[in-house]
Formats: sequence, C-alpha cells, structure tokens
Amino acid sequence: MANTIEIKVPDIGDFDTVEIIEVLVAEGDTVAVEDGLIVLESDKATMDVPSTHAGKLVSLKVAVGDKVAEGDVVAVVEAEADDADEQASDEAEPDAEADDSEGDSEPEEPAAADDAESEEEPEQAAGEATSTEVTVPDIGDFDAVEVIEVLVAEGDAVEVEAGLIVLESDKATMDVPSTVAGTVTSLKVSVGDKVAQGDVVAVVEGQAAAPSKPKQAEKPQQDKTPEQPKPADKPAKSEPASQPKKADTATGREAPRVPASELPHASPSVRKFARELGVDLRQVTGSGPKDRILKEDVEAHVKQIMQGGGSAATGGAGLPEAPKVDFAKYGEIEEKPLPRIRKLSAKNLSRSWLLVPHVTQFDDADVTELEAFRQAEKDKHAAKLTMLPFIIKAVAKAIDAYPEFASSLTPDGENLVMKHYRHIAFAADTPNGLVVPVVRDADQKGVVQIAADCAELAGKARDGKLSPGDMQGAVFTISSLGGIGGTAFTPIVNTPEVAILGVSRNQMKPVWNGSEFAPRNMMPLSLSYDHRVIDGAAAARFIVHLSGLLADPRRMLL
Ligand code: CAO
Repeated sequence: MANTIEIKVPDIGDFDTVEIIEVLVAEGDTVAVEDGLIVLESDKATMDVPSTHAGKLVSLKVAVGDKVAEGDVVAVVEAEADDADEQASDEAEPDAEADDSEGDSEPEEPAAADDAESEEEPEQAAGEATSTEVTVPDIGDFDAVEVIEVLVAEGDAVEVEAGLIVLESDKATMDVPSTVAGTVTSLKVSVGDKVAQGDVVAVVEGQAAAPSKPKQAEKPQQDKTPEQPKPADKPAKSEPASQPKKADTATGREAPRVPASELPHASPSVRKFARELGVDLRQVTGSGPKDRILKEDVEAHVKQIMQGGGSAATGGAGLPEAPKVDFAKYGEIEEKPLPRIRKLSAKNLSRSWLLVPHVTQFDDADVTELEAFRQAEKDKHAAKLTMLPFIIKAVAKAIDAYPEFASSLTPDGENLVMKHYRHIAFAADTPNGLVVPVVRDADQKGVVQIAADCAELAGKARDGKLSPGDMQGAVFTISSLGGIGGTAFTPIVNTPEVAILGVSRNQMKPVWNGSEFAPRNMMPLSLSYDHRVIDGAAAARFIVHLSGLLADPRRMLL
C-alpha cells in the first residue's frame, strides 16, 4: 500500500544550515532509492541529498537558495508498499542517516588533523613560527581518493581554512583546507596522486594556530587568545570534520554525494568563485581532468563574455550549452575533429542567428527568357556561364535601387553605414566547409567577367587557396543551391551585412498570364534580412525588383 514519507536533510555535520544550490527533481517525478533530490553546498563540500525511498514525489518543500538544516523536510514521497515498510525501521535509526553524511565529512577531516596537531604541540604559543604538516582528514570509508586539483604552490601564503587541494571520490568533491595560516614551504602531493587519511598534503610554516576543533574550545586557556578572537568560530567551520566519524558507521546509504550527471564537475572553491561572479557553471567548459571546471576556466569564461564572445554552441547569449550525450550507448560511433573553416563558420552563423532578427521573404523569378539567353550564350565564352553570374549582376543592380541592402549597423546600433561599392559574395561549398568569396565591383562588370571571377574564386575555394582578401568586403551575399535542388530555404544573414539571397532550383511551373496558364521557368528566391535595418515592405520591393531584373535580362544593362 502506498505510504507518504518525508525525506529529510541528513546529518550535515557541524553546519547549522547549508544552502541548496540545485533541485534535481520536480513534483510528480518518480524517484528511486538513492536518486539525488537536492544538492547542498557548504564552503567545504558539495553534496546531494538522495531519496531514501522509491516512489512518486508528491511534494517538494524546498527551492534553490533555501538554507536547510539537519532534519528539515526536503520532499514527500509516496512510497511503494515494501519501501514504506522499510521506512519505519529507517526512521527508527536516525544514525543510519547520519552516516550518509559521509560526503560532507570529507571536508571536515581537516579538523581531525588540527586535533592531532594541537595535541602534539599543546605548549605552542600563538604567534610563534612553527611548521605544520597539513594532512588528509578522515575521508570516510574510502581507502584512497584522487587529488584532482592543487590549489596552491610552494611559497604561497595561505589562511586558515584556505583550500590546499581538491579530492574527488565517486561520491563527493572536497577541498582539504589548511589548518594553519602561514606559507606553504613544501607541497607533498600533485594532481593524480591517490591519498588516504593522514597523508601529508603540505607543510605550512606560520603562526601557531588555535586548534580549530570544537573540543579544543573547551579548554580555551591553552589557545593563545590573541590569535583566536573567536575560537568558537573556527571550530564551527572545521566541525564538518566530525561527521566523518558518523561515516564510519555508514550503512551504505550515503546522503551527501555529488550528482555526476546533473552538475558540472568543480570543486567547492570553484563553485563558490563562480557563484560570486554570477557564472552558471553549466555554461563553462572544463579543462581539468574528466572535464573538471577549474578556476581558470571560470575566469576564461567571464573574459569571453566581457569581450562579447561566447561558445560556438551558444553564441555567448547566456544559453545553456547542449548537454553532452554518450552516443556510444546507442551504437557504434566515431569522433572526427571539425575542420577549421567549419568551426569558424559555426561561430559566425551562431552569432548571426542569435543576434539578428531574421525575416525571410520568398518569391519566384520568371527566368524563362534569361535561361533561353544563357543557353544561347553559354558555349561562346571561356568561363562557365551559369545562373550565378546573372544573379550577382542583378543583385548589384537591385542594390542600386535599394541602397540600404548594402549597409551595416554600427556596433552601438546608432547609425547605418551606407556602402557605395557593390562587392557581392557567394557561398561556395568545399570539402572543408562553407567559404564565401567576393566578386568585387559587380555593378561595374559584365556578366561574362563576373562568370570568370566566379570560376576563379570557386576554383580557389575548392583548392583551399582563397586569401583573406578574397573573402572580405562584401556588402551582400548570395547562397545558390540551384545546382543541387530544393524548393526554398531560409539563409542566415552574413553579418555585418544586412541581407542574403538564397537561390533554389528552377522549376517549370504553370503561370497565369491573364488569359491562360503558360509553362514558365521559375527560380525560387529566398531573401533573409536583418529586420532592425530593413522593413518588410522594403524587402518585398527589393525582391520584386530583383525578380523583374532576372525576368528581363535586358534591364540589367540599363
Ligand atoms: N536552377 C537550375 N539549375 C541551376 C541553378 C538553378 N537555380 N543554379 C545552377 N544551376 C545549374 C547550373 O547551371 C549548372 O548546370 P549546367 O552544368 O547544366 O550548366 C549546375 O546547376 C551546377 O552549377 P554549379 O554549381 O557548377 O555552378 P553555379 O554557378 O550554379 O554555382 C557555386 C557555383 C560555387 C555557388 C556552387 O558550386 C556551390 O558551391 N553551391 C553551394 C552553395 C552553398 O553551399 N550554399 C549554402 C550556403 S549556407 O549553408
């Protein structure tokens, strides 16, 4: 029989409250035992609170940003009958939940180290220089865990509680903080090392510190009062160390643990740093082991945003990156590096797609006469006379009539730069990706010359020999897929240009001529434009004018 069960925050060590940084479920979700419900973060560790029972989550009692303490209700689960039965016994053993706190305990360990030190040097006067070995604290049931980040270097000055290294188990990420303030004189571990409780992490030379263990606080006289204005504070911070002891009695249901799939990997100190800067870690690409996000990655991310950049995937628009999918789960895969050109165009296309309000205007140009003319002319010239040179010429002429199609917005959005030249780009498909060479001064050239230019540029594009100059300076771009097929498409404006013309494959269509349907050769045109600069009416006028030029090639000469 179904039974409702309250899932509570387990023992979180000596913290009064910790913050919820992520809620992993929603009301109505079905959860299994051990499924993470929320993620808590202290200044020492990130941990999730798993469901202790399987069933349907009927009520969620917390939200991101809430501070919770041990025993607070996180959610109510309508448990399955068997599970509900177990619940009673679970609740009868609160210690079992306390054990779960093993995740948090990791951080606490430092306290254990403190205790040891304070016991060894009870006579140490505060302020007296001393060398202290900072050791790995109690790490619960793990024999050894991996050092995934070293946060300090020899010679660095550290404060009490400053993270020295970051450890990672399969349950949690945790900083090992310094137990004393001073200078790191010797670093004993490096990234990749496996360390166990008691292993020396670093030697810190500094002032004798007041023991941070709460127990020490009971004999304050021993602690040099000047050093520790608020002895109770430190112990409070190091307390988490005490939880590990509970982990010793862990029942196998660890409460705090890191949700590997939902949260990006980052140490608590990096999470804190990101939070201070308002950075969503899900948007940061980690460069550390196992894609772990390092402090430098957060800094690089912020720098990129400040420079107006963004990843190719998001264009820097603050959008979350696409989740990483393990496609190998579904079948055989192969990963190939993207060619440089494709990576570049991906970035430019994403930026245009995100920043420019696009509208696409369609029309069919009647190119019956033009095609007849082209067929009659095409073998008379050295260069291949395809439709493209005619379209380039027609576009250059149409821009003369509608000069805003050769403009660019100034970056501050205040002015329009009107360009009095008519360099027209065309998209060319190459084995390495899309390139966009430019025919210069198309308005001043004949179609045959434009055809020769196109042939030369397309050849260079295929051979990867285009120079940067060959691809710069265009005022408008044409993307012709007519040689391939398709009826229409919506090209993306090649910013900072404000419009692009897509050309699809010509089709013979019945067109009403006033008295009958006549077969006409129709060329589908798709004009995408930046609606910040060009009005819909102007776009419609432009495309109608362009269609008129293509319908009557003689007009191109005028
Ligand atoms: N309708 C029907 N046939 C067309 C046509 C159209 N609209 N446009 C071209 N054709 C024909 C050509 O006339 C030629 O036929 P013939 O050999 O019988 O003369 C054939 O299609 C192939 O043309 P082409 O591709 O060799 O030459 P082109 O001048 O039309 O195009 C170029 C040159 C470089 C634009 C083209 O090769 C190309 O790369 N196109 C792809 C552009 C692209 O990828 N755009 C997408 C950008 S966004 O991802």
